[in-house]
Amino acid sequence: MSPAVLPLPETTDIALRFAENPILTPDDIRPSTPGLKVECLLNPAAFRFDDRIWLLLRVAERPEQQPGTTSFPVLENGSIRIREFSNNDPRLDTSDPRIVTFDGAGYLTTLSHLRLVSSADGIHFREEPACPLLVGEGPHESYGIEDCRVSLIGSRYYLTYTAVSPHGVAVGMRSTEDWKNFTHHGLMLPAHNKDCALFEEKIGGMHHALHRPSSPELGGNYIWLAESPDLVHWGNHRCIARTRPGMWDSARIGAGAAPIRTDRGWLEIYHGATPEHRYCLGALLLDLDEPWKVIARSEEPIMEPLAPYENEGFFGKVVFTNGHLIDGDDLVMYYGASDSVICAARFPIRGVLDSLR
Ligand code: MAN
Repeated sequence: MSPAVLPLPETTDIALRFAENPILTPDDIRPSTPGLKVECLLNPAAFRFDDRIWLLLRVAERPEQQPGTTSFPVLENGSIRIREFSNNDPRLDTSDPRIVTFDGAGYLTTLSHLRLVSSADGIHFREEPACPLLVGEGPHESYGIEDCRVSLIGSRYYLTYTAVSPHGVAVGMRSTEDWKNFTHHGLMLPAHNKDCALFEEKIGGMHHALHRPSSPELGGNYIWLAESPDLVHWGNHRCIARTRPGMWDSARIGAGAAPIRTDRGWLEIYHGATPEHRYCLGALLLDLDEPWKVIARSEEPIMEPLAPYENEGFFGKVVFTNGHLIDGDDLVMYYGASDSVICAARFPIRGVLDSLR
């Protein structure tokens, strides 16, 4: 893989972006259903399986938009139904490209499912026709499934993803050993919660997970830690990191992929956003034995939207990650740019650790 260092302005960004970015765009992926268009590719999980590198992409679809109307798909009893509203209707609000509000009810402008692609070199990915599409199922996933994290625990891959429905945004869990047969574990955490990353090994005999509950009135969008004896029953929740007023992560924060074990602690790459929705990445260092203790944290982002494909797109000024591969000191991070395309960047783990305060 050949990383390219962009000529950057003054920044604390230490990401070595791939010269091939973006490595996947909506044109590379066929629509799941006739009549739908792949609008965006977002925020993939990443993992190794069968001697190949895999991404589990979030594929966001909707019908080709016609003048004068706003239309989007929802799932009803396992089928796709298209909802359509007139743009002249005063009850319609489309000011956020990701959300439609009609008469006080919220919808998403696109319906997301998860798609597997694989690669020998980590740059050139192809779809795997033998692998199933992972789509929303049941009443908690009728607006789709998004932003999956994949953690390998023993010989089983655990998928934790955002399950969206009129009930809210929650954390769904499925697992697999072969990427063909999946066990559905239902909702791991109820709404409102997302950004859930499982640790890949037990600490003190317990499984641990980072997650992000949020409350619009009191508290905020903070990173929490939970523990479980069996990956089913979760408790002992603790808030471990909060947003920081005036900083790059002032409005919301959320965990990326599974924490990385280092000799200095668990390294967690996380996203932080401002009230203006500029999404950057930073890191937390958690105590190896007591992971609710934050030892160090990024003062400034280790990555921020700088490249054109990170600043312009469906929803610009966004770098968002929930997938990476580790090889010694080398962290290859896959990320969604501008909620539109899939990109990759490399970080030296020592470099990230040294940047924390
Ligand atoms: C939320 C999620 C992500 C998305 C960002 C930026 O955190 O919906 O999927 O990438 O917003 O829009």
